[in-house]
Amino acid sequence: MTADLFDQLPSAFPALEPMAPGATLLRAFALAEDGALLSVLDGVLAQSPLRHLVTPGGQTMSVAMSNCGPLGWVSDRRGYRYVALDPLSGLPWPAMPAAWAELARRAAASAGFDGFEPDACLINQYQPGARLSLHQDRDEQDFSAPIVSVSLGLPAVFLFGGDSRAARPSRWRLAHGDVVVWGGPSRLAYHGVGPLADGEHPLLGRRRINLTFRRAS
Ligand code: MD3
Ligand code: FE
Repeated sequence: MTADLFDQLPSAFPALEPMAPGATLLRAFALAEDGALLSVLDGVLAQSPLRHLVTPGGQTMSVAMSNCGPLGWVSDRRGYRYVALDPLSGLPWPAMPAAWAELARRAAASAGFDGFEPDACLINQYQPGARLSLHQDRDEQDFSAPIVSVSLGLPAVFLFGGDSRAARPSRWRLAHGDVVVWGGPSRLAYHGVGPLADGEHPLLGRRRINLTFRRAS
């Protein structure tokens, strides 16, 4: 009977929290499906393992990365780009799991971006101490599509820097199950992730996994 009362509320859960124009935090949006999301992770990573990419400047990234879907983001001494084949195997990236793509579409629609069809999913793994310095995501063809990010495992401090690298970033704690949709005026915002604090997550152990869904082409 409590269900009847809750059913009358128009989608009261999850809360939509505006972070900036075009950027929406959907706290715990993926929490109820965490097991389903993680059950396919190992299969994806068996085909295209996590690896530490090298930046064009020659630095090895502390975050380990892989991809799934038609296109995958890579970096090496020659630059950043999206490619259809995993350079490690020479084979296509693993298929994007249907449950992942559906979550990304649902989250985008909830934040006002109907019709989002990701063709790339970057998988980032943070172990304690790993970080991502302030950057823009501008290797995609079409900035009118949003980016959807799903946080799993240990919590992280997300740095949101606005439209210049010099602007002092605001800090947001992103926890297991949180989803953020970045579109419109926030699509080219500078952002990063502070060094991951050590801890133990019941499902993922000493790490954070972030899935970012993109329209690269
Ligand atoms: C804001 N990943 O993969 S997700 C990245 O937590 C990346 O692993 C971080 O930045 C992570 O490029 C942050 C949140 C995110 C992703 C893409 C964005 C925020 C964004 C693109 C534009 C603006
Ligand atoms: Fe990014």
